[in-house]
Amino acid sequence: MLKQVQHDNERVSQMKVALTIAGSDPTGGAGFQADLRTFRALGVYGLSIPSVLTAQNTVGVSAIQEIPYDFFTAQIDTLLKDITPEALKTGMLYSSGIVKVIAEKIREYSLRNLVIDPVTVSSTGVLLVQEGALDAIKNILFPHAKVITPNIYEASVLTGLKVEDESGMKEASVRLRDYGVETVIITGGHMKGDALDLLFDGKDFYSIENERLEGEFHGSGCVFSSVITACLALGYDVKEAFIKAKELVWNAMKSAASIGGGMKVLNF
Ligand code: PXL
Repeated sequence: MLKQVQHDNERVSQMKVALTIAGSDPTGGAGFQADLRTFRALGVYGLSIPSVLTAQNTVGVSAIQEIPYDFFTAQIDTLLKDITPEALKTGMLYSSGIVKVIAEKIREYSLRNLVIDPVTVSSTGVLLVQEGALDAIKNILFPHAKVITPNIYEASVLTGLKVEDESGMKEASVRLRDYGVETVIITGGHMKGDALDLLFDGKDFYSIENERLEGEFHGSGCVFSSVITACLALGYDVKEAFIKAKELVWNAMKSAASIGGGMKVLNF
């Protein structure tokens, strides 16, 4: 009996842990629910702190309610005094105030392997950030980032460039890296032509291209950045994580499911 307990403890201590700080999406297609599912799919134990709640279905978002800052801070302190994740990601951050709390806590708890998905609008077209939040993410949070994963629309808003093709992606990734980011990955799923994603590590560009899949998909950005986060927790390097994320998301989009009357959710 005692032997069994010792064995179990050993197994638990080897388990890699990742944290998501993100919005709640009741459909589970996006938000921290999708992040947790992704961590699990990669064998990583998931922690989650909601930053904001949304009322939504596969058709759209009808209401947004941010978590009060003092309660948000209590969630972080209580969790991180006890557990240190190997990697973490941020998703929907509604206000500059919440961004400031996260930046402070990243310093306080010396958190490593931060992946930032600078969520801006929902796949159904609803604005998911208040004024000033994206500037705060760029100026306060980006300097802590190992990886950021904007799509071309977010890269455009963040840089003021019109990012529409590979050369635009390259220019935007160079500019975004100057905010203190280690690696920039811009996803081109919304581009015309084939779906090209681009990685820039400050030295070289790496791209992966896939055939475009027809249809509207919900949560692909959340799942993509969560695969990267889980892979960092597992000790992969960023380029390996990039390949894995592209592969998992593309396969899950290929078999996407209609669970409601609106957008399809990824199937994995
Ligand atoms: O896909 C972006 C996204 C992120 N986080 C939450 C969302 C959405 C899109 O709807 O609801 C909580």
